[in-house]
Amino acid sequence: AEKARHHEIKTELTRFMMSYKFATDEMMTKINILKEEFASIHDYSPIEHVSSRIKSPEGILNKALRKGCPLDLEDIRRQIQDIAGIRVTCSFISDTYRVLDMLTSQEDVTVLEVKDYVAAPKSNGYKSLHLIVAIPVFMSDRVEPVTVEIQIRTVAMDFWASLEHKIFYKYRGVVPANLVAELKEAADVANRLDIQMERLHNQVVALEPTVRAGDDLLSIA
Ligand code: 0O2
Repeated sequence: AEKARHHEIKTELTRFMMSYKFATDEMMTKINILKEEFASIHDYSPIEHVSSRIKSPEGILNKALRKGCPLDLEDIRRQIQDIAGIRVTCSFISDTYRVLDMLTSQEDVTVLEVKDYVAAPKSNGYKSLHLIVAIPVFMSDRVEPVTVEIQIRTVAMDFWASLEHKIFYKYRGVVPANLVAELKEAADVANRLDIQMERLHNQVVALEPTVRAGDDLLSIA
């Protein structure tokens, strides 16, 4: 009986992890369609780069313990919403909202939460749009709504967040005050860069008919 129980748990666990892989694949396909379709129609894609990761069983366990979540698959499914994670890096700030709209308006995507850290950055300077969605995954004997966390940010926001994660990971909450201030300053620099690039982009877009008429793009800049 114990052997049978073992087998049952293993099968459940495998299906649990697989459902997140399928949900990730599904969302990645949606995002890649937007990316390719846009690039071929408009000669420009608001999406620069997409990546995904699935939390390891160890990572899930640690987060469950940290959050005081019961070690039960259904509770974990409900309470831990970033087991499947996708990061979309966009060219410009306006593109982050555009991608958010394009994803949230799809019929089979249920929006569970949107956190706008672009309009309201975290106190350390962190910016990104966080979107938590549920997407139906069709398996042999059931349809499971599976949660995926999608982070949408510009290249500059991503640059800042990646390095901040690397530099401050070891401090885990006790970052010295002078470093906090410098970090915030770096986020402001990244933000200014985003604003300036967006302005430049808008100027080029406004000039586009002239460019198409045969002007050299470099001589306009
Ligand atoms: P990792 O290693 O990237 O997976 P939660 O902890 O998710 O239950 P919370 O705090 O409300 O709840 O989540 P939030 O604010 O949506 O942030 C979740 C994720 O956003 C983090 O996941 C990071 O990936 C990213 N993030 C949030 N704040 C920061 C920040 O200040 N700096 C950086 N570099 N990334 C941030 P994890 O699981 O913490 O980390």
